[in-house]
Amino acid sequence: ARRRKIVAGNWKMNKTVPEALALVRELRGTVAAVGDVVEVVVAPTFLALQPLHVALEGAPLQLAAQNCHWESSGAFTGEVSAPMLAELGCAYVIVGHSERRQLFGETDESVNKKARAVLAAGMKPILCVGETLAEREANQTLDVVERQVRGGLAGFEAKDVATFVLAYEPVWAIGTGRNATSAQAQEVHAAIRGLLGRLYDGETAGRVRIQYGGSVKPDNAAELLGQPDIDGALVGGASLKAGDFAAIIKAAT
Ligand code: G2H
Repeated sequence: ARRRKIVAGNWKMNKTVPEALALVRELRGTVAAVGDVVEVVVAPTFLALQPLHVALEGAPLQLAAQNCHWESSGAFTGEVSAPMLAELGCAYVIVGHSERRQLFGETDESVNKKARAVLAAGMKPILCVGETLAEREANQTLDVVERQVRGGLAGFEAKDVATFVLAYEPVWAIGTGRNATSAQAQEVHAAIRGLLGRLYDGETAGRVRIQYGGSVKPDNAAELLGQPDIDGALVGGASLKAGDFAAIIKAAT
């Protein structure tokens, strides 16, 4: 089966609610034009999810949260649960973004628990993996990515894994303006798909969509998205400008 491309904008800690509404308004035409060919997702801050959900009125733009807690409720000051996000109309939750791993102590184990909560709430995880520059230079890229994929997916059955979106984001390419070459990215994507085939089965490996993330821009998107195992992009900086994000969405068609 052909995998539908998925382009997601990870807005990180950017955009007030009015700014978020304005950005989505500017994207509506592009999203409608690509229709069934590309799935378009935006991940605003928690604060903007509800206003965007209302403003979208069923437009084919999916919402993602950038994080969640693994418990559904309780004494966890400052946290937001997966059922709360599902109720707001979120389709996806990003788990294990490298900024969360590096700055907020996220581990493969917490990522795995979060992914479980996301699925239990009826949403789909966007599970991020990727090596640091030191790890790449020590030739550990595939080992690190394999450990993160195995850890994040631990205990899941093939039918659950098939609903995941994986995002390969080399840490050295994030927000640095230095993207992986399409060959570097394709190599890791193919390795991840091979791993899924060994851990589960060929059909599951063929269904999981694997996004590339790390300084995706209008001028490198088409080449990255043209690789056989790159099924979309997780876009940070360039998703904050409607024109740039629209150009990346079009590059996926
Ligand atoms: C990687 C990416 C989005 P940027 O973090 O997740 O950000 O495109 O700014 O490198």
